[in-house]
Amino acid sequence: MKPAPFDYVRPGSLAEACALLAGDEDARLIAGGQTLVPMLAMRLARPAKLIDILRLPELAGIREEAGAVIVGATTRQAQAERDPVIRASVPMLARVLPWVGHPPTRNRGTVGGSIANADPSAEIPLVAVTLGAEIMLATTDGPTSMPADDFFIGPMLTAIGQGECVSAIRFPVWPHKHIGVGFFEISARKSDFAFVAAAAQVALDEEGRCLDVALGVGGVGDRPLRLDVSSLVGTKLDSASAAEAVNAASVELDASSDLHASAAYRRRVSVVLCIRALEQARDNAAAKPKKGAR
Ligand SMILES: Cc1cc2nc3c(=O)[nH]c(=O)nc-3n(C[C@@H](O)[C@H](O)[C@H](O)COP(=O)(O)OP(=O)(O)OC[C@H]3O[C@@H](n4cnc5c(N)ncnc54)[C@H](O)[C@@H]3O)c2cc1C
Repeated sequence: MKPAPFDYVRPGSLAEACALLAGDEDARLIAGGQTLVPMLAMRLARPAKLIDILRLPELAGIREEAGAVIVGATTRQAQAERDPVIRASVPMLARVLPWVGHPPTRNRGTVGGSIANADPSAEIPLVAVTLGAEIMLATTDGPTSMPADDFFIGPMLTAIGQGECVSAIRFPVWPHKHIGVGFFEISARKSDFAFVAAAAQVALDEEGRCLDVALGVGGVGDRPLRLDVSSLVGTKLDSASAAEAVNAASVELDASSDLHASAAYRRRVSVVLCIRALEQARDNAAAKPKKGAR
């Protein structure tokens, strides 16, 4: 099928993009086009106007500042995957990026586009929620931001308002020396969307005791969820305590059924993957000190 007719605009600034968006309910932003273009082709989306933000300099680039890594919204997923700052300072994002689609989709798809698209199975939103990232927004009234936890409100549904654009994602950098990441996902084929995904990040002290821990699951409910396993802080994070913490935390999980998997399957598998992700993160943290750690 071919898309329904639309106008195409390439604004010269972010302020212009927001003004165009605010002034036209039928307008839609386009970044990498990896989700939107197939939707246009199938006529699942029929915007009257496409506002192309891909080349806006304000949205590009990756920088580290004040205990965080700021990833510009139009940063290509493939660029983020190769970036040394992300590898050193946001290891969970580096770990999951190879699981986002396929090399050709990552060459075009953007980090901000994945966040704005808010697929409950998508890996980048999972990292944002698990690490407590901040979603930075450009609006007609200037910049603002909100925690990832408040940004994702349902399947393909975010708290973004009319005339607003995701400008960047602010990922916190953990200040510890021994940090490890664990990630597992179950999907029909490698790099397809996950039925269930679990991501964990663990910081250990010199004696192998847990200093900090973050655990999240994706694909299980209508948005990615961070699970509270803070009871593991101060422990050696052995397998029995990991299982106990995950079982207690997973009571909060509201699993959903679809044609791919039942809620019962998702719930059971998410518990197993969460335990494995925590164990893998612990083992990785114990194995090597973080490069360039403060
Ligand atoms: C074959 C295939 C497999 C895939 N597999 C996976 C997978 O396993 N995991 C995964 O996570 N993703 C997967 N994807 C989707 C991923 O590739 C997309 O990159 C991502 O979902 C959207 O990013 P984009 O930059 O292409 O956004 P676009 O397609 O350009 O836009 C997507 C939506 O976000 C909005 N938008 C874009 N940028 C902004 C912004 N800065 N502010 C506000 N709104 C914005 C658009 O208006 C649109 O509604 C797959 C895609 C394909 C085609």
